Amino acid sequence: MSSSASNLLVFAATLITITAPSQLCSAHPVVQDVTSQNQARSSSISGLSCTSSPLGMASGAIPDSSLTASGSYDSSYLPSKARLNSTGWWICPNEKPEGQWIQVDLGQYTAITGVIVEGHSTHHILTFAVNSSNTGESNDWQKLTDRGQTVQLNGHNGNSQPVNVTFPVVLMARFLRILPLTWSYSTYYYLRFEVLGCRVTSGMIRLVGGDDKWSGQVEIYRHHAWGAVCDSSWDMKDATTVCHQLGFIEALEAKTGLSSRESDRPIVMNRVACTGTERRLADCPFVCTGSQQCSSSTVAGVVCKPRPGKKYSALFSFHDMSFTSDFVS
Ligand SMILES: [Ca+2]
Repeated sequence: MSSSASNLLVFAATLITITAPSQLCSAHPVVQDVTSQNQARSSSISGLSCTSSPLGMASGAIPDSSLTASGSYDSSYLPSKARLNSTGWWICPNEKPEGQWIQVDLGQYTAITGVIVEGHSTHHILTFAVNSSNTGESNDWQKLTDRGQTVQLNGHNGNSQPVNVTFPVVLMARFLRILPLTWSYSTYYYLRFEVLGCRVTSGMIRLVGGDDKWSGQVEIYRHHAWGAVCDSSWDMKDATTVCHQLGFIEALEAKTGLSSRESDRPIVMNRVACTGTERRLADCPFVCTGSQQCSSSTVAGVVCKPRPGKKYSALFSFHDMSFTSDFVS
């Protein structure tokens, strides 16, 4: 066989084995994210490619049936009235302000970055905590913590205007619960709010397990689960696309030979072949590990270069989003 014919065969074989970017290995078995695993990982998540925006309290995209509370003042002040920018309020049961909560079911696994809370000028929440859950079951709620400490958030700024609260840690959950801790008036308080974050969709990426906010193993979300990337043929061009997708300036290092932090993480991309100009890692050619296994179980990572002067959240960074919260480190 002539060398040109041989090259043609190699080319044809490559066309067959390289997956169309949008497919993302649909035939490959996936491991569902469950709350305990998410929580275990959340302390080391350092990047996620999403832009935070209102999730539907004010717009009505979150239906009334998704809003529940531990109790209400009366039938005029139900949790479904707690929508920011509306004329209604949720009011806690009279003379029982302690231990109350209001919760929202976002309908799917969601990255939750914060809330906007508003209270009545004289009857408002001063501080609150938040819990999250993937199932909403009573034994499946996790407190929002930062470096091991329960986070207490400030719900009032002294002028009755809505307060934009950015969480120090991005929560990955379906359910969010707001738990008032202190309030301005002794027997009850008013509240309306919005939830901020982004829907987690196929092709999103994040960095996990890094030493700082701009490095770590690369994980990509597809079919309702996070998967790792095989390190074979992982190079600076691949790392460049990853860092750009996460909103960083450029890649400083393409890391290989990393041991997957989670034995249950499927490796879903192999032989990634980015040019460095793609908008998303998912747009790069690659081989599904289902059709061709990694030669080893080691996975790919990156070290990105942060933007000078830009503050990144304690554990997460977001594309096109600047942080001005007190919690920014
Ligand atoms: Ca490559």
